[in-house]
Amino acid sequence: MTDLTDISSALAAQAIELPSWAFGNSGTRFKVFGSPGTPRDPFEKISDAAQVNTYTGLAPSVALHIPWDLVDSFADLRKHAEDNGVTLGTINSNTFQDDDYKLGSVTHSDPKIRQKAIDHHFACIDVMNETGSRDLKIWLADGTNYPGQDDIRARQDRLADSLAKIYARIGADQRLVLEYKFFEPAFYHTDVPDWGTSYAHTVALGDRAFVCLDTGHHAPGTNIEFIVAQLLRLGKLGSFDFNSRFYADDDLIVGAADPFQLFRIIFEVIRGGGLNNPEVAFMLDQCHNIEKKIPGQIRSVLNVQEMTARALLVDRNALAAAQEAGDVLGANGILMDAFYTDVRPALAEWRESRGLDGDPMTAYALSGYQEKIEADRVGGTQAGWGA
Ligand code: PSV
Ligand code: MN
Ligand code: MN
Repeated sequence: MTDLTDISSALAAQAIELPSWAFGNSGTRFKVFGSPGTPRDPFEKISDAAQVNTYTGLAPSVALHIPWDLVDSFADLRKHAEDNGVTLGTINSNTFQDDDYKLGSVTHSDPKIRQKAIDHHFACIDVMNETGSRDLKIWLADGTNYPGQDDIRARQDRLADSLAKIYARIGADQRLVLEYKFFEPAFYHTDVPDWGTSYAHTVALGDRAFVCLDTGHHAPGTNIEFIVAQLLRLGKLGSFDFNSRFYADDDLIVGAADPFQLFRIIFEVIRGGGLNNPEVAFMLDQCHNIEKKIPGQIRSVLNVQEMTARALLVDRNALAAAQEAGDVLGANGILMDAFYTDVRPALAEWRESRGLDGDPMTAYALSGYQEKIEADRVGGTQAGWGA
């Protein structure tokens, strides 16, 4: 069996944040399927997220989305999380579901609309102060659908100005993380389409502003691990939104579509000193449209753990020697040897040695929790990708 001794401490320190919205119902524009046991409020979302941590030991925090997760008392929500063994993590703002933002939010030409969007971020910072969250994550739906629709350069200036106002409110121990996406819901241009644009804005903001890399937000064929290497080199990789895609922003289970890509990304994270580095937050940004949500999240964090173990097993000394010698196939072979290593039996044993069940998927299935929530949570409104 594969020996994990040398990589055990790196594995033990791994932490992956779960998105509260993964536990609500979601779907496509064709249909949102309801599913039995779906949480009816943010408290139940946190309870479900805590199950993932109970069985994997990998997911100690939960990201919230405002206003989807608005509650009367964030102090109560925080206590509920802590009682369940998790903490509240990144706060995600939302300026994409209000009619006022049809033509933009923080980039809008109307100063009143811009101020409304800025005020929403101020409200998110207030929430962060109550939840103890470090990161404010901003993903903007801003953009245009038609050439000439708006002045794309003026929009950059307005974006910079709005972000500066938001950044000025961030506390000394807090960070602003700016996510990019090359398309959707705007299709001609988006205002933060790529890592370079996010980088330019976060550099202008200052040391507590970073780039968020969502793995689903690139054109097909993009070499994502190169972006990872570059952002780590520049000290600006703040967080990951992990998911996987076949076609677009599919938000499927990370590592499901292309485990090799996940391996290559994590290898560059390790190479760049980003693993177990508090500067880099690892989060899932996924939806479970047809599968059960808690097992979907368990499988997701296990996929990340498996590819992390494989990437940690790369013999980096041998790789460096082969690279130095210009041994093209030798170097490639060293990387592939680690990728092809089935670490699952060794990880099961490793988990058992740490007091966890070796097989978290089965342990959850046998726990009775799923049957209980399906029986208990009848009536009320199921939470969705939204409130
Ligand atoms: C939309 O593409 C999106 O998936 C972004 O990635 C955000 O992180 C997420 O929604 C939640 O707002
Ligand atoms: Mn995302
Ligand atoms: Mn997305």
